[in-house]
Amino acid sequence: MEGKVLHRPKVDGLCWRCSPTAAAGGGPHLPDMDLDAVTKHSALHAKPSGLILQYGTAGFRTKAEHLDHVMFRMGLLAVLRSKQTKSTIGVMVTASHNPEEDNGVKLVDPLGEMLAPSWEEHATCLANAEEQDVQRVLLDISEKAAVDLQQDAFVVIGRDTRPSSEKLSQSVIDGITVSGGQFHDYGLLTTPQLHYMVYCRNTQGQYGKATTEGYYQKLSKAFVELTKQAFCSGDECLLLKVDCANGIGALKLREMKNYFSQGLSIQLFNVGTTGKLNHLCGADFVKSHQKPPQGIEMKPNERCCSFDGDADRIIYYYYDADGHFHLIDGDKIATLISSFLKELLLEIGESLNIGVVQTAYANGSSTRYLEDVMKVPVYCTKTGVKHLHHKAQEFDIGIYFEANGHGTVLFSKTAEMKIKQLAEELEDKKRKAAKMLENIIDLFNQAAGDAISDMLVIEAILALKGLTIQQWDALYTDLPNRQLKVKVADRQVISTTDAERKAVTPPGLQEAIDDLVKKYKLSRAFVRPSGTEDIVRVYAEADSQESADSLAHEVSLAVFQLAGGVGESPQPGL
Ligand code: 16G
Ligand code: MG
Repeated sequence: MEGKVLHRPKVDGLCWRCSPTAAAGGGPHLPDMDLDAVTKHSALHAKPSGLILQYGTAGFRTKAEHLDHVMFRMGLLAVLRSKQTKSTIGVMVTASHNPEEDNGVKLVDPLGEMLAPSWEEHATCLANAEEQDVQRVLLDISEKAAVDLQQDAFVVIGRDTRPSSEKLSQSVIDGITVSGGQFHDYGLLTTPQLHYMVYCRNTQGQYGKATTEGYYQKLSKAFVELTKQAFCSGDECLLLKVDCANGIGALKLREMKNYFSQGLSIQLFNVGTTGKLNHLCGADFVKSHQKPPQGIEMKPNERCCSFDGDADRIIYYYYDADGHFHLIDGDKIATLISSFLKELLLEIGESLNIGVVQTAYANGSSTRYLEDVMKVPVYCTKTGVKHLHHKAQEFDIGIYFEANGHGTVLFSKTAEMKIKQLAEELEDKKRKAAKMLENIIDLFNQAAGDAISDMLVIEAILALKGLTIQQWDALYTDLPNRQLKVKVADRQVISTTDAERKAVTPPGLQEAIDDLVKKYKLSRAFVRPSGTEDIVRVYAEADSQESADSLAHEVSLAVFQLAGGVGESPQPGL
């Protein structure tokens, strides 16, 4: 394979890296790939021997010091994907809600979606290839995926605020440039902002301008328009406290604040000046510990929310007058949004089909409320944004949220055009409703779930409906639930079906769960191997917290016994 050049020889025998303009990213492009140069550079980003990583639910994620080779190789892969799709591809360097020492990377496909599953496999192969096999794997992928190597390649890059992110994104850039791709480095961005940029670039600006300024303008214009007729305008309605998880959300929200200063006053906490990223704060901490983050001052009945480390998740919460903490998760966000959209559709008299997409983690009360009270169809998919996003694309209006706060709303092209047309044709109240829908379409980030965009949608709905956070919370009462983790030798011995609600293997596990569930009222339980950690997750809900805790514990024991538990067996109360 030595010295092999894909398709075309090097022009004038010169590698483009020798060009004086190359360093700025705007060098002359060679649509082919100089494999010699790739090999040379790859050696500078050597893979630690024996390290095997998987492109998981949201890309690669592990300790930052193990990721240099993965970053370089994802630069190479992004170039191939860009050539194959003839589109701009995104690379985001982030590990979301993981601890600060970790990092990760994921690729963003042409319409701002997650990377296609067949390319996740290519990513895993390339990341795990031993040094001497990198060329062969690249050739293999090009062949399997019928990549036209003569095509130009363009990649955009974003990164979060982790100390390791800047250097790692340089390794991505090295991979892109050495394989003849061109790039634009956006530097610090939230994950959903990068998805937005990719979507804008591949729709020739139709979706919006591919700059942070363009993003701020598009969203704030829609927000300001939408809230012009807000019912609630008192100081107390306008104030929102935001825990930014000491991450990128703080920087971006601070920049954006000035664009909508009239309609909403936000106070930022955990902005990263003193605290550590995601440490005792952020959406993941609040949701999994069911308690407020550190570093935020909360008065009774004040509306607060938390972003995660890369600002693609949001969770709301408050203390009531008796000092009880109330969590408003992705399920309740989906319910608020669904009821608002349904009302607007009724108003304009248009029967566009709405679907709500959840996962097995959705609280049973939310599913019952959506189906029985609101009469909207609810669908369940496997965990992971890409599964929900994909399902939501089947509807005119597809609302998807994971309980953990990832989610957005997708509008089909037909729905969007219909609403635009009605906003022109209808009159009075109907026209107003159609205009609101038009602005809602612009306010949602339709490329990916987005904490900033979701926050503005929620704030607009609460203001328009004159709802307090307590009234929103009172839509339904969550069933008490508990999540636990179990360590097993190989979590892949657990396989599931029915959108992860039933275990297929190991034999006997599902029967054991069924028997346990029968012992409790309003109960439900399921287990699944985590896509992000080396553990099995257990979820249980029941009519009381005591029952949910006890059911979760009993299911954990069943997993430990039947699926090869390691270490100490699960103890009650943990
Ligand atoms: C990732 C997923 C999230 C999912 C979570 C499940 C994306 C962008 N993120 O964070 O959707 O809920 O993994 O983690 O897809 P688990 O498999 O460890 O339970
Ligand atoms: Mg995230």
